[in-house]
Amino acid sequence: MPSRRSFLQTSLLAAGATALPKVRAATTPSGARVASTWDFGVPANAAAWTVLGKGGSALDAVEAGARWAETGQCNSTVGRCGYPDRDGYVTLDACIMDGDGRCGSVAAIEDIDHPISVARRVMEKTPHVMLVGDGARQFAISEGFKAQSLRTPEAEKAWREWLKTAQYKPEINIEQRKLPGNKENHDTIGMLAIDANGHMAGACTTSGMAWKMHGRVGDSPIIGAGLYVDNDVGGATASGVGEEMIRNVGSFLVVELMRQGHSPADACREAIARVVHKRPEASKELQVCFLAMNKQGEVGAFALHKGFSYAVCDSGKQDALLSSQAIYTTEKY
Ligand code: SD4
Repeated sequence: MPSRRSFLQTSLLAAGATALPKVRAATTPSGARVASTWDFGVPANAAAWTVLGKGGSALDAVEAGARWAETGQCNSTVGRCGYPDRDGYVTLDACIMDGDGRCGSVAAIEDIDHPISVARRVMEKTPHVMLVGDGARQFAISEGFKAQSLRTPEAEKAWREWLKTAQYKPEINIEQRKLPGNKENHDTIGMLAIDANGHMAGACTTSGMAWKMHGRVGDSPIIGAGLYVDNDVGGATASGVGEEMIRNVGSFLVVELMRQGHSPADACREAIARVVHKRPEASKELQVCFLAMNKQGEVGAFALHKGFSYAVCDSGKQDALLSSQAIYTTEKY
C-alpha cells in the first residue's frame, strides 16, 4: 500500500502549473469509498471507514468521520477547540445530507461539541432542515446532548492576541504541517462517502472563520453551498471563505456540473472559475476549495490557491493524502 507521504509527493508533482489543462480523474473501481478535505481528512476517513469497511451506510460513516474531527483532535477550526468569533464566542456550523435528499443542519450553535449529530437529529426528528443559535442549542439539550463551554485556554489565548489588532483578514492558506503553532485558518471538514450499496452521503462541520462577526454563518451548514449530495449524480463539499460558496451556491453548482457530464475535478475547477469570474479582485485574497465524488466513486478537487489537500480512503488505500490543483491566477477568468 502506498504510504501517505508517497501519495502526497506524487500528487504535489502533478500539481502546480498556473495554466492547467482540463482535469480528467482516472476511473476508479466502484465500491465503498470516503473522501475528506484537508490533511486531517486522513484520520477522519479512518473513523468513517470503521463504518464503511464493515458494510455500514454512507450516512453513518460520514457522521462518524465528522464526529472524529469535532472532538478527536484539537484544532482551531472544527468543533471543540474551534477559534471564537470576534466577541469571544465559539459558534459552530454543521450539516449532513443523504443522497436521497434528506438533510439537516445547525448554525451558530454554542456549547455542543457534536454539531454534526445535532444536524442529523434535525434531519431525522424534526419537520425542518435547519435550526440556528439558541434554538439549535435548546433542541440539542432536549435530545440529550451535554452543554459545556467549548472555549479552550489555547483558543482564548489566540483570541486575546488577535484583539490587539482586531483585524479580520482570513489567510489564504498556511501549510499547517510546515508551521509551528497550528496557525491554519482553514480546516473545515467536508466529507463525502459512497457505501457498498452505491448510496451516497455527505457531512460538513466547522467553527467557521476565526474572528468572524458574532452571528455570522458561513457556507458549511448551508445545503447547496457547503455540501450537496444527490444519489443520481454524486456529491460535493467546500472549504475556504464561505461567503464565496454561498454567493455561488458552490456545492450545488459542482453537482449540477457533474450532472452535465463533467468529471468531479473538472466540475470543481469550473465552480472555482465561476467564483473568480464573479469577483476577480477579491479572489486574489481568499481561498476557496471544492471536493467532489461522483456516483461511480471517482474523486476530484480543485482550489483557487494552492495548498488545499484532501484525503481518500477505500479498501485499497487507507491513508491517501492528495494535493489539489489550483487556479491561483485571475487573468483567464
Ligand atoms: C466558513 N467555509 O465558515 C468555512 C470555513 C472554512 O476552511 O472552510 N475554512 O466560511
